[in-house]
Amino acid sequence: MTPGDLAGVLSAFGVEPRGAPEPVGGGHINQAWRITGAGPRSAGRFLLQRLNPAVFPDATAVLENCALVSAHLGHAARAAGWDEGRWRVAEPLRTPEGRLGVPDDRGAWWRLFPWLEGTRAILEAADAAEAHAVGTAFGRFHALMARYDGPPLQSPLPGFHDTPARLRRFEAALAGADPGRAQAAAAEVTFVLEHRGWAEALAGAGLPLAVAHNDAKAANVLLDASSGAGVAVVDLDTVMPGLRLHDVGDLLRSVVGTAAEDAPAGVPVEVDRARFRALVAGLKAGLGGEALTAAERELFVPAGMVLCYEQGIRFLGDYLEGDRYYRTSRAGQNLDRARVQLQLAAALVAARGELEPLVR
Ligand code: GN1
Ligand code: MG
Repeated sequence: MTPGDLAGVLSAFGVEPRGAPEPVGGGHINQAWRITGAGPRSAGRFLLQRLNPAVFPDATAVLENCALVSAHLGHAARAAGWDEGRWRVAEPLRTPEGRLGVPDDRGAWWRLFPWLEGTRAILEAADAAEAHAVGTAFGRFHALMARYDGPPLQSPLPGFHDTPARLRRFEAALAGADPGRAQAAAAEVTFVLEHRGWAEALAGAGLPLAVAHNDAKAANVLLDASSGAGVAVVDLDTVMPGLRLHDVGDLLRSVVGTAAEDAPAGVPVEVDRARFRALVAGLKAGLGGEALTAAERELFVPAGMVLCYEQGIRFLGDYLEGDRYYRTSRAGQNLDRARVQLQLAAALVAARGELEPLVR
């Protein structure tokens, strides 16, 4: 991406920028900037995003899903009488010709959102209060999406949480791995192969399909800057038919571990009980009348195990393939990321007996 791309895309959206674009970090895949607009037609601030074409080959599906889902999240919240202290949505903006995205000459698509003023992003849930806010926001998201009645959503990344398929791809990556990397990752590879059965825990459970977010993590929630409440769920790129438990599992993955996803090697990974309790309470409050079913409550903790295991094999597989998918800033980072995930999966299994009564 060049400054020329940025300027061209902003002008296609009719935005006249003031000052330099500010990079917005956090994601592993796409790139984003905060833009301050000038002039009568583009006052205010915006989030500009470039979709990674290697990860999202079907950008149209991503752009269209995002427009449908955010429009629904807006009017369903208004219909329920929710004010801005409870729910916020950034609906994607269109060009003057009505297009949701603008391509650059390298085949990447760009899109623009209004910046949600008065909110703040977090990378991880730092304490029980943030864990509660994250649970509440995703609970509200599911309560609203349960009433989705718009055109059918597309599946931009089919099989996204098909953990058994991800395990097969991991084994293919292992077979073709660079010997040095395979050697460095030997302990983690053994762990993955010894726990192959974990991949099946949700796949065979016969749970009903819902509209799931599929990247349900603390970093995809915005908090109200003054109250600290969880008021928005962002990053709608992977919203598509899936299981609510995929989101529950991802929430456990990102909220209850004592080590951050990008923690340096050696940080102990345990389940933080206070954050676990707060996440459960927040989810329950947010879901309201769309409470989890008995079958979902039964598989609540295993869902965390599955999603940590799945994320672990994705990071480890990417390490074995030479760090092609997840952006890295240092050598061995995807291997360290995999270790955190696999240790958290094991910690959830070990604590299951103690955690399950808190969910029932
Ligand atoms: C990726 O780029 P980001 O942070 O939104 C990934 C998720 C992973 C996540 C790990 C499309 O999301 O599946 O869970 O990293 N998104 C895609 O933090 O692969
Ligand atoms: Mg994402």
